[in-house]
Amino acid sequence: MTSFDYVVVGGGLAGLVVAARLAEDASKTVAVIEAGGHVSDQAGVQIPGLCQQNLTKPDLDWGFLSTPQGGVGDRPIYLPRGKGVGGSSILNFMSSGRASSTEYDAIESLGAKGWNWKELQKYFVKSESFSPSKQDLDKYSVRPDAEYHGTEGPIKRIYPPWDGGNMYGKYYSALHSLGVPSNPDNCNGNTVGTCVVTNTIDPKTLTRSSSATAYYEPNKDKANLTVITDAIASRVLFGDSPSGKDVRAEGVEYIKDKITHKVTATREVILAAGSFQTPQLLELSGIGDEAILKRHGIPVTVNLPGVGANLLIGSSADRSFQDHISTMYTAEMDQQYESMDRLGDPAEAGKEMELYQTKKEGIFASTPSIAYAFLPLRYFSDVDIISRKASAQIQANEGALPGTTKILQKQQEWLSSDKVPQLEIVQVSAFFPAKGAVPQPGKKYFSIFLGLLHPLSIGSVHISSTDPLAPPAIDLNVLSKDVDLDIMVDAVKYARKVVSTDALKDVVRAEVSPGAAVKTDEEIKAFIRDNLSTVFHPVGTAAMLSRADGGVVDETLKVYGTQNLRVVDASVIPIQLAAHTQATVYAVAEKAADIIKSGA
Ligand SMILES: Cc1cc2nc3c(=O)[nH]c(=O)nc-3n(C[C@H](O)[C@H](O)[C@H](O)COP(=O)(O)OP(=O)(O)OC[C@H]3O[C@@H](n4cnc5c(N)ncnc54)[C@H](O)[C@@H]3O)c2cc1C
Ligand SMILES: *[C@@H]1O[C@H](CO)[C@@H](O)[C@H](O)[C@H]1NC(C)=O
Ligand SMILES: *[C@@H]1O[C@H](CO)[C@@H](O)[C@H](O)[C@H]1NC(C)=O
Ligand SMILES: CC(=O)N[C@H]1CO[C@H](CO)[C@@H](O)[C@@H]1O
Repeated sequence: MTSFDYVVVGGGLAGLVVAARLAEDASKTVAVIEAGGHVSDQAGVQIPGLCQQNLTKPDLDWGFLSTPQGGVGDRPIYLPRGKGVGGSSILNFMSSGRASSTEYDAIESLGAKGWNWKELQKYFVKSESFSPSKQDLDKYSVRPDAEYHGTEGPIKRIYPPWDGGNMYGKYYSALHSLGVPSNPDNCNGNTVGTCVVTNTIDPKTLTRSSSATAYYEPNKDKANLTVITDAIASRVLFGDSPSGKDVRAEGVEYIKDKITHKVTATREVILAAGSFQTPQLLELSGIGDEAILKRHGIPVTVNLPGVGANLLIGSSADRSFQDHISTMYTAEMDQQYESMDRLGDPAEAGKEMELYQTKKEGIFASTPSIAYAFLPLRYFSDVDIISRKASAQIQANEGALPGTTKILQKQQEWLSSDKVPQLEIVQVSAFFPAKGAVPQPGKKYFSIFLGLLHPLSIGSVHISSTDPLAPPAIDLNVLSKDVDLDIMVDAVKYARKVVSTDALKDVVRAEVSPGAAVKTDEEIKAFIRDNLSTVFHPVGTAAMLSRADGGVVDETLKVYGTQNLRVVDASVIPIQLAAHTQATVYAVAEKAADIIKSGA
C-alpha cells in the first residue's frame, strides 16, 4: 500500500502517540515513516539501570554533534537523539516530571490560544497510569494529588524502586536546612522544592515504558496502522497550488535500502522527527527562511523565517558519556554509604543483575538519580544583579525575530518569579567523570547534577546541505549571553554550600570536581566553560507562535502557508520549560491527536 489518510514522519515519542490515536478511527489509515528499526525488546532499552549503555551506539542514537561552540572554547557538544521505533523515548533516562503551571500558561500568553496548564492537565492525565503504593508514599514522603494523575493511560509511571541507599533523605535535609521547601507532589503545577521524581517504568515488569511499548505495541496488529522502519524521509511533496494560496501536502518521499520511495497522504502529513530533524525536513521541503533556502538552491515553498530559529536548550554540567563532556560537582563519599560505584566491580555488577533478573530489585530496577530539587533563582543567586545583567543582554538581542524577544522577556520576568525554577539540582551516588578526574577503585562518590533550566542564550538548527542523510548544523549558541555563566557560577557555589551543611557532613569527603584549586569566580567560570554540556531537552525549532512573531505552526499545529502539514513533536514548544520534556511531549501529542480528529 502506498496511499494512507495520514502519513506521520518520525516514529518517535510524539509520532507514535499521534499515529496510535488516529488509528483508533477504524475508517482511517495511518503510516509512520521511521529512520530506525524495532529495538524496544533489547536489554539495553528495557532494563532501567542500563539506560545509558546505548548512548553513542549508531543503531539507537543519532549521536549529533553541535557546531563548535565559542562559549566553551570551540568544543562541539554531543547531542544524543533516539533512533528507532519509540525515538528518544527508548534512549532517555525515564525521569518524568512536569513544569510549573506558570510556564504552561506562558505558552498561551505568547500567542497559542488554548495551550495552557489547565488544558494540558487533561492530557497529562490521559497519557499515563500512575498508582503509587502506600509503601512508596510513606518511604518518599510524597502525597500525589489524584486530580493531577492518570490511572488508565498508556504510559506507566512509578516511584523509583531502588532508593539509592536512602541518600535522598540526607540530601533533602541539607536542602531543607537552607530554606528549600519539601514538595509532596511536583506534578500539580507547583514544582518548587525537593521531590522524588517518578520514572516511566512499568511496575509489573520493571522495564521501560516508552511510546513503543505503550502506544505502538498494543496496536501493532491493526490493519490500518503501518510502520515503515529503516526509512529516512527526505522531503514533503506538495501539489500545485495557485500562487497566494496555502500549499497542499500530498505525500512524503523517503529513502529505504538506498532506493527513493513515495507515499501518498490523502488527508495530512504530520512531521514528528524531533527538534533537530523536523526543521531539517521543513527546509529540505522548501519551508523556511528564504535566504537559507536560496543559499542551498532549494525552491521556496513557504517563506517562514522562524524554521530552525529559537532552539532552546537547557544547558548544564552533565554527567559524562564520553570524554568531551563532564560535570559540576563530585566529591568522595564516606564508605558506609551506598553508591553505584560498586558496579565498577564486575562481581558486584553481576550480583546486581541477578537480583534484577530474579527479583526485579536493586540498582538496575531504577534510573541513576532519584533525589531532585527545583529552585527559583532567589534560593541560590542574587535576583537583582542577575536581572539587571539579563535585561541589558536582552536589549542587545537585535535582529532577532519578534517572538524571540518576547520569549526572552518572559524568561527575564521569571528570574524574579517564586514559581518558576531556574536550577535543577540532583544528587547522584556515583562518580561523574570529568577530564582529569578518574574514579579510584574502591572509593565511593557523591555527585550533584546542576541543570540551568532557562538559559537566555538561544540557538538555531539549519540544514548543512541538501543531502537528507547529512546531519543538520546545530548551533546551540551556548553561553552567548554570559549571564547564563553567572547563574551557573552561583549554582556551583550553592552545590558547595549544600555539601557543607550538617546533614551531609559525615557523608561528603574531599571535593574531586571542580576541585579545591578552583576558588575564584573566574576559576569557576573556566571550569564551567571547560566542562559544560547540555541536557537533552531541545525545543522551539518549529515554534507555536503567531506568524508575525516568527512562528512556524499555529495553535492547531498546522504549518503556516500550508493546508494540511502539521508538526507534532517537541519542536513546537515555544519556550523552554523547567522540567524534563517527555511528559509534556506526551501531553502535546495527545492534544494534537484530538485537534486533528476534530478536523480543526
Ligand atoms: C539521552 C536522552 C535522555 C533523555 N532523558 C530524559 C528524561 O530522563 N526525562 C525526560 O522527560 N526526557 C528525557 N529526554 C528527552 C525526551 O526523550 C525527548 O524530549 C522526547 O523524546 C522528544 O520527543 P519527540 O517526539 O520530539 O522526538 P523523538 O522522540 O526524538 O522522536 C523523533 C523520531 O523521528 C525519527 N526521525 C528523525 N528524522 C527522521 C527522518 N528524516 N525520517 C524518518 N524518521 C526520522 C527519529 O529516528 C526518532 O525516532 C532525553 C532525551 C535523550 C536523547
Ligand atoms: C545497547 O546496550 C545493551 C546493553 O549494554 C547491549 O546489549 C546492546 O548491544 C546495545 N545496543 C546496540 C545497538 O549497540
Ligand atoms: C573541566 O574543567 C577543568 C578545570 O578547568 C579542566 O581541567 C578539565 O579539563 C575540564 N574537563 C573537561 C572534560 O573539559
Ligand atoms: C480503513 C481500514 O483499513 N480500517 C481497518 C483498521 O483496523 C481495524 C482493526 O484491525 C479494521 O477493522 C479496519 O477495517
